[in-house]
Order: sequence, then C-alpha cells, then structure tokens
Amino acid sequence: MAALQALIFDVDGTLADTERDGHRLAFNQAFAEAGLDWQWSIPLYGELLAVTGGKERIQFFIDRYQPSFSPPADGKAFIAGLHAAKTRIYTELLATGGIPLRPGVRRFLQEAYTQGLRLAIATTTTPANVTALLQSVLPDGLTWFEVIGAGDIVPAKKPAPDIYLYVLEQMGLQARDCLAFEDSANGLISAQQAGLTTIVTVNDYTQEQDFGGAALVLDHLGDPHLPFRRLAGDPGQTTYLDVSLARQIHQQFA
Ligand code: XBP
Ligand code: MG
Repeated sequence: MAALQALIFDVDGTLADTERDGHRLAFNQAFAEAGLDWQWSIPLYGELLAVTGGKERIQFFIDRYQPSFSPPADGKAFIAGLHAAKTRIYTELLATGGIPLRPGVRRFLQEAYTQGLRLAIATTTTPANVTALLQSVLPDGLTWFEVIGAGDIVPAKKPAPDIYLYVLEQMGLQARDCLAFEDSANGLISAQQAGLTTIVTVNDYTQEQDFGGAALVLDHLGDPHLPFRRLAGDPGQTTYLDVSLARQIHQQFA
C-alpha cells in the first residue's frame, strides 16, 4: 500500500474564499474601466462559476447575456485585454491583505511541511494570482509549494484532469501517492479523473454541489478551537484535519 507523500491544493475557494469578494469584484472593476455597464452580482457570479477560467467565463457571459455585443477589436484579444486588467486589479486587491486563508489552512500546511510531506498547487487561476495570494497571507508558501500548476499552462482547465496530471508529472509522483484538496464539483471531477483521493471543503458557492466520490466533505479544515462540520465521509473522532487524519483518509482509499 502506497504511503502518503504529497498534498496537492486547489487555490480559489480552498486555500481562501477568493471568488465573491475577490475575483468577482475585480471582473466588475475591469468592466467599468473598459466603459462596459456589465455587473456580475453575487448570484449571477455563482452561475458563472460553472465555467472555470476567467477568460472562458467572460466569453460564456457574452454568449449568454450579451449576445448582441460586438467587441471593438478581435474578440479573443478584447477578452484577453479585459482579463489582463482584471488580473492587475485582483492582485492589487490581494496586496492589501483583503482575503484571509480559510480556517485550518495555515496550521495544516505548516504541520504537513514540517513532517516532510511534499506540497503543490493545482489551480485554474492565473499564476500571478497565486503568487499575490501567497505573498499577502502565506509568504512561507512561496517556498513550501514545490510545484505551482496554474492557469493556461495546460490547455484544458478543470473539470479536465490536465492540471493535476501536469503537477503529478512535475513531482514525479503517482496519483496513489497523493491527496488532493478541493472546494468545488469541477475541482473534484478534475482530481478524480487524475486518479486522486480528494478531500473537499465547501463554501457558500459550492455547498449544494454534488461531491459523490469525495473521501471526506467538510465545511472547512477546522482548528483545535474551531471544529469542522462533517458533511460526508468518516473522520472518526477527530474534529480538525491534521496530518494523522490525512494519512488515515489516504489509507482508507488507497
Ligand atoms: C478558479 C477559477 C478561476 C478564478 C478566476 O477555479 O475558476 O477562473 O475564478 O481566475 P479553481 P482567472 O478553484 O477550481 O481553480 O481569472 O485568473 O482565470
Ligand atoms: Mg476552487
């Protein structure tokens, strides 16, 4: 039976709740700067999150909600320009320290790193966004994560397994050596298709989604003074995720 060697983390919604008050606001500000009257409300953004990737999300929005909109230049270049502005706005917002890590994330990562587990990131978001988040709330993460698989480095975004397969290849590991951490159904499908046992921590946008096949579904990772709520799976008597429970879950599903 393979021993647990590495943990691979999604970013948005998993390390931090970045979507509603981060990405969404940055998209809206980029639209305003471009003179567009598009406004993504909290519920509309929940619907748009079904499409992963910011450029892909803007394209989907135009197709569905602005079908008569004709971009001033070539459509792809127009979206790329809007998205570059969004990335600038989002990374500036993170630099103000506006978005904290989710409960238990720092504690668990610190423990895992100290115990010699290898750490990596597999995300749909733009690489600059990951760096900006780590710089602002987890500077140690810039050295802890040995591989950061992000954004357009693979052509097919989640729910395709490509980003997880890329990270596994970079680390020289098999899926059975690792655990993945996700917050969304698209992320879970991506990790599962790559063969990874997956722990899910839900958030407001994802709590109603289908997490069938996840090893464990929690409201967050928990902390000694902030127990998690178990939504599916068997964490035994433990009330917060530590390396010992992570190893146990990995063995259960190995
Ligand atoms: C995150 C995403 C990203 C962000 C926006 O999904 O879907 O598109 O919302 O980032 P996951 P960009 O958590 O599954 O990685 O605008 O940089 O694409
Ligand atoms: Mg996510």
